[in-house]
Amino acid sequence: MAKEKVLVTSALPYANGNIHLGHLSGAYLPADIYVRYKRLNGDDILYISGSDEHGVPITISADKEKVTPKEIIDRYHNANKAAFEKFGMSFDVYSRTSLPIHHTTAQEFFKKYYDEGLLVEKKSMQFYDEKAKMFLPDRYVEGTCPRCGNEEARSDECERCGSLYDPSELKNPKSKISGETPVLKETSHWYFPLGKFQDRLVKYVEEMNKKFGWKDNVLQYCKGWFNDGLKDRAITRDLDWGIKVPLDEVQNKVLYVWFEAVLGYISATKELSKQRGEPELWKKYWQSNDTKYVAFIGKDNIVFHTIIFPAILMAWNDFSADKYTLPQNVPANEFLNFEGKKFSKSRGWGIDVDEFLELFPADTLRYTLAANLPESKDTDFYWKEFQGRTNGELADILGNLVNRTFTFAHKHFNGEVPRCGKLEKIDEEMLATINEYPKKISGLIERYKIKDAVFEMMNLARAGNKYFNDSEPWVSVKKNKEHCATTVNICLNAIYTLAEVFEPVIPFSSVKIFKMLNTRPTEWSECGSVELEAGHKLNEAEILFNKIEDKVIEELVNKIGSGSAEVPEKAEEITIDEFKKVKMKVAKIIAAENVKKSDKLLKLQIDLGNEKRQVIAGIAKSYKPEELIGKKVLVVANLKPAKLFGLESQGMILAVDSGEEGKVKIIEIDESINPGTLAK
Ligand code: B3M
Ligand code: ZN
Repeated sequence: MAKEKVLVTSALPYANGNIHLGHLSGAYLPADIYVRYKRLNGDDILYISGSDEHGVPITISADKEKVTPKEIIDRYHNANKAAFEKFGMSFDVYSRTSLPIHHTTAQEFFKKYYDEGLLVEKKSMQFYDEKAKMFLPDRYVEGTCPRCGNEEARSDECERCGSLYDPSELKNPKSKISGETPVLKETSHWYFPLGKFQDRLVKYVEEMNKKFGWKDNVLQYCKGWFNDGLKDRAITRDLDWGIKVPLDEVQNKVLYVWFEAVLGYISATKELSKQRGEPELWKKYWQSNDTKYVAFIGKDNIVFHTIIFPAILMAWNDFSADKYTLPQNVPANEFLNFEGKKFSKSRGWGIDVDEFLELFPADTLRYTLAANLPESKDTDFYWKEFQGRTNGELADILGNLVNRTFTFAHKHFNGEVPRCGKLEKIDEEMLATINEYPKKISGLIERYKIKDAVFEMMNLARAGNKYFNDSEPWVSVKKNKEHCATTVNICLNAIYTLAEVFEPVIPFSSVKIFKMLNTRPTEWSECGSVELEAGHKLNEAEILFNKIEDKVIEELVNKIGSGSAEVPEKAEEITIDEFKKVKMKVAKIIAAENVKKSDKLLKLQIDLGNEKRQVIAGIAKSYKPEELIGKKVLVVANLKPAKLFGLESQGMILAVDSGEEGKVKIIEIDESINPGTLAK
């Protein structure tokens, strides 16, 4: 196959927290596997990533910890860079968006659009904190929802009832910075006219898909955006942490983080060019029409990479002779969950890469994640599965084949590759298998079917073990040494091929196997057909994978959700008398119906023994009305009545999070208990 010039990027993670396994499965491991394979294939590769160091996520973290944004980004940039290295990520550069080279690159884009008259200036009303003297981004304002009374609603949306409203409707708005009531004040921003690019973007996505086969999840997502119609998007913000808007008359405004972060891929490549002493190198990739650009991301970043970034580049290309390359493919992954639930730092649910690699070698994690990538749907990391794949696949299949073959070669053939003798059918078939797998695997990786490729890698090792068993070298070594030599020769060649095809997934182990074989990888196209020569000296065997004991995994399973990642929030203590004030009683649900215009609320009639009441409960997403009738539940009976959607609610039904996003499970009480019984 002709060699390609390939530019690969992985999303720039915010430098405000540690990288966890979910990040790896989304945008990093699949990209690294792709890149490592392409390098073995002899393609010309540049692999770019780095930290995203601006935006509200960074300033919120800084406020929370009462340190400067600079402290946050330095801490997490360094930590994440180190964790990625330990995990074996093979970036050509891991840059950061706080570098001057990035600021000037992003400003250059803004300035070009501004000078060409592309941007539209518009006025709008936004919350302003007079004490802190700043405009407040959405996440900095809290107030009471005008619809449901939730006291923790955001400036323009309520997470509890899901409604969206104008910031002027929010009741009792409070600034999260000063605690003061903010005022609405007029501000102006520059908008990128995304709508103007809609037709060209639709064509672009269609064409790329036709030529290069985009993933279905990505296409569906784009269609949704196109159907809604693309709208102008503000590309400036009233903040001081970020990249200054490059206009003399403008103060206290920065570029919107998503506008500049995607340009970070370009500035990171410039940074790499500088490091390599070839300042023009980046142009060879970014500004050339024979570059294949592939952007690896997680599903939450799709619109930015398939619509906004291409539009930003199209706009530049309209005004300039030096034209940028647009993404040829954006193989976005879905999410990886942890033991059935979303990763959550604050709930201590999940594990950071760094922590993980303190416990187990990187390759065991790389293999487990790669074998279970969320390519078409969300998947889960389970400790038990991790143990199963490490012990049952890496150790028992791959490790075993390597170990038994080397033991044989050292014991009976003087630590050398024995000569391959006359081939029997079984040998011919195994040689054909060795020859066929690298092609099968590369075909899958080229189409971003990494998970399937990993499955085939292990299948080759399975085939090797089966061949070893069926050939019975422990018998032939006594009866037919020539055929025993053939078996061991072919097994060593299978291992030679395995070391190479597995390199993208388990690079550290692959290095070990090559060292044991005393050789190096060939170019991928030859892998499976070049053979180790008879008489070639082998090195001593090493253990590749240690099995993980049950008790180690049990301990980890027991720790799940115990907040190992963070100290659990300490709830305020109350006295027993205070607790006794809450009257929790058993109630029987006697009628239930949906509340009109709400997809969250149900209207319930309950029997509390000596009285009947109406309760409005936010459980419509979890139960159908008819499922509830007859159930006995726990109700807080002395809660002050409240109005929800104009309906009076006289009590509250107790429920717990079900673990499924947005869903709860009511606490059910045994059938034998009478309504009205007090819980204590
Ligand atoms: N930093 C979002 C994230 O970390 C964002 C990606 C930027 S890619 C240019 O998920
Ligand atoms: Zn609400």
